[in-house]
Amino acid sequence: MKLIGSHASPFVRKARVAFLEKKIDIELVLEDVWSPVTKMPELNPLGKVPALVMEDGGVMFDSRVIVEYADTLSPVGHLIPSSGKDKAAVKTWEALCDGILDAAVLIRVERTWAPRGEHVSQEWINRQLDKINTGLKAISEGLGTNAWCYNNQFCLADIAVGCVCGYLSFRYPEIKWRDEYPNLAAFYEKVSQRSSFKETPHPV
Ligand code: GSF
Repeated sequence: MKLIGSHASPFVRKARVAFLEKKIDIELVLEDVWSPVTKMPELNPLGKVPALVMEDGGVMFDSRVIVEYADTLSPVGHLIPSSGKDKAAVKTWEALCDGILDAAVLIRVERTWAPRGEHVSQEWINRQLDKINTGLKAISEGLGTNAWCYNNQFCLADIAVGCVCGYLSFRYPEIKWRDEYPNLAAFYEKVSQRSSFKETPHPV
């Protein structure tokens, strides 16, 4: 299987970490979706990474779909509860984290695509920053003094939170989430020790 993506994308990282936790080998094929000549829309009509190309040539996309599929492929390290409220709770953690990442990516796009500054909507940026801040607060409160985000057992929720912390550190060092949420800082320190996170760093 081939995962189409980039080292900078937090959604790609989420999928890669999930495969590594499941001990499933995948090949990462790099694609720059922001390049005018990207072929990504041929694989995913939305033009986004990650997409997973399976052995039979079939393609699936969206990190949430890919991660859920990965979890069915091996009995090692179950990441998502099989049904009911437990599954919905873990998927809600993931939705919260993905929402923070969507907001973070939107800010970057707004700033990058208006390089002279005059077209940047600060209102829009502030709206996204609010989502990041309230999202981080919710994560910190949800984590509390627990070792892991849900049911005190490592699962997809922890991967998703780790990817948020990693991406914010990478792209937004000015957001001082470590100072504000020491429990999240300690959590990230711990999750970063896992080989799945060590093997999937964002570029420096
Ligand atoms: C989000 C993927 C995404 O935004 C998922 O897979 O979970 N809900 C999707 N990918 C970005 C790259 S990134 O992580 O910054 C992307 O491919 N954007 C290209 C575009 O045209 O929006």
